[in-house]
Amino acid sequence: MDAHDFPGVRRSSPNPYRFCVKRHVCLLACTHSLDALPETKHRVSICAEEGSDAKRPGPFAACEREIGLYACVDSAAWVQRLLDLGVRDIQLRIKDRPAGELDKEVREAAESCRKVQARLWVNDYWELALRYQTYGLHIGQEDLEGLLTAPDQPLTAIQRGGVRLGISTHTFTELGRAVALRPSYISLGPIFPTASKKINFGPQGLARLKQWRRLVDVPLVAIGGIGIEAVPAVQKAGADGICVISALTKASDLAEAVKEWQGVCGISKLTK
Ligand code: TZP
Ligand code: MG
Repeated sequence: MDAHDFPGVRRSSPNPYRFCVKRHVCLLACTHSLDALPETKHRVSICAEEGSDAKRPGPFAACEREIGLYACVDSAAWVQRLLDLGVRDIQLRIKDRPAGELDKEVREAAESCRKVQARLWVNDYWELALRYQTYGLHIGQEDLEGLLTAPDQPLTAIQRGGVRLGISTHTFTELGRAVALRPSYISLGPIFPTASKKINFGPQGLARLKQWRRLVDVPLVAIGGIGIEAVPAVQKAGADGICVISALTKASDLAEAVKEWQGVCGISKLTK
């Protein structure tokens, strides 16, 4: 089977993103074994390149590869607490709050981070990320679908606004779609079982992380159920960033936990 034989895939496909996804699925279907990774990697890049005649917003602004500790919290107060302890990469992931509160939370967190040149990644709320010019925006696959099909082309605004983009992935199809957008980073999770988020996918494990590492060139973030003892293995498997919620938010001594995590991750500290 050749990539071009895939039914319904034509360059004139009305949705360039869907085109890439279909093509990627097709290309993977051509792979006899997922262990044929060099070839698969080549095919993933072909997938990204093949859609390049279509209008696509990437590449997004680059972020440093050495992310290290990447904390994920749900309020501006938590962001400040982490900044005070020298955490540099922080995701503000707020769920179920009224719009007025959201705006205030993102504005405050963005101001706090700007003061110390920390990097704030806002989960989901792309308008707020743009309005407050945060370092980055992180989106999951459900939100990506909405952004790709929105008539006002929010992803183009994000890219032109210089806001970096991180995208969650769980499957090869999602990875193909993410790669095609040339984001600032790609995340994979949950690596291990986690109680912090209800997810429709089982733990991906370290083997999967290694596979992702060989398939993508952008920084790779690992998330989900990662305890401090697992960090060396997760890094060895190829993660540039280790994103954690409960390891910090449920720590009995936050200052001590941050110190330990920064020590183990080896990087990702505020320098002033
Ligand atoms: N996305 C995938 S797993 C996860 C998110 C937001 C939760 C990670 O939390 P924890 O407590 O570090 O397992
Ligand atoms: Mg989301």
